Amino acid sequence: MTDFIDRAKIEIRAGSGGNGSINFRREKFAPMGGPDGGDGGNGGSVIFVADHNLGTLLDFTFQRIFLAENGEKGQRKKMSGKSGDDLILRLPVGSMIYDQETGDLIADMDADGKTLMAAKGGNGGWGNVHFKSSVNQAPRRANPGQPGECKKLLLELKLIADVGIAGYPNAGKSTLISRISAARPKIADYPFTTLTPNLGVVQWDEGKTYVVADVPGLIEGASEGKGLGYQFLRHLERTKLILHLIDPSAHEPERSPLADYHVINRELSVYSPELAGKPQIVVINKADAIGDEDDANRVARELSEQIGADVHVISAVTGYGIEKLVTFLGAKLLEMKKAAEAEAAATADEQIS
Ligand SMILES: Nc1nc2c(ncn2[C@@H]2O[C@H](COP(=O)(O)OP(=O)(O)O)[C@@H](O)[C@H]2O)c(=O)[nH]1
Ligand SMILES: [Mg+2]
Repeated sequence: MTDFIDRAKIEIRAGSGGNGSINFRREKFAPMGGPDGGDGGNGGSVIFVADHNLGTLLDFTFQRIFLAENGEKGQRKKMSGKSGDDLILRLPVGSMIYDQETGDLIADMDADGKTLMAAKGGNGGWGNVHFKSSVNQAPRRANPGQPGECKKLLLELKLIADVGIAGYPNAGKSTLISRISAARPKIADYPFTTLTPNLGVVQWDEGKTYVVADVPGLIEGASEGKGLGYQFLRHLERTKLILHLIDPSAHEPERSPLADYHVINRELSVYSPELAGKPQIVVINKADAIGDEDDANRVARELSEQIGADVHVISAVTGYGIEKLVTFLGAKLLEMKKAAEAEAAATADEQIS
């Protein structure tokens, strides 16, 4: 399993134009006819297209150099060479394309179907048919094809974490993320010192994925950590769900699943009212650490009655309840997405009528 990466450095090379041809007509009764060397074909260009079906830059980490086709050289009988095919590269919507050397932003691929001609193919050279003149009836001259443009690019995609995992330190957030992730993205731009936020891409159904991230520093980041955590929270502002992870095995006297639940929610609302307002899925972790499954389910039932919401039970270590939770979250996100789409469509209808 390879790492999921939200940045990729690539090189693109458009195709060169084909050379013009030097050729002379040869017919039975005209052994040295006029020039008829055709033009070289144009080189193919490299074109980016934003595609809302894609969610990652993973494809750009397997391959790093992308070449469009060269144009072919000119032919006899004034025929042009074949032009090289353009290379079409599909990117997730939201990808940013930077010049690797200058750091300049070249394009923000912010809409489905948006295209960018990022490297233009070279023109084909003229064949010798163009160089005939009154003084030179038999030009032995043709132009070479022009080279295609080459660029070194940095692609960046701001990941959208669909699910933010909140909980006490040691609740098992990191363990859960590593357990359910098909890939672990690196967070390049957040040089945390003590707090290391985690991201994971979860594959929950054929071809369907969602991104989970922990919400770091809720309790431990009283001073320095909070500022750092706050930067990362911006990254999480589009999170659709909060998974509230609770450790029922904590021994400190002031702690209990219910007390922890309230402490974390209070921290969350101070820290980010926006995140606190998101729908929450409450999950008891470490089912294996508090007796048998019945015991864990009893704790969950009790908490569920106290807070008036469903409570799931898992063990990130043994895997108990994990598959069910992964599917539940995926289905819930899909349901929310459909509801949002239906609402958007209804609003659009209203505006029309
Ligand atoms: N027994 C048990 N231990 C767990 C479980 N999940 C996590 N842990 C342990 O709890 C500790 C803290 O886990 P970690 O994932 O680092 O918590 P985080 O601080 O929320 O990221 C580690 O020692 C884990 O091995 C679980 O389901 N059962
Ligand atoms: Mg952790």
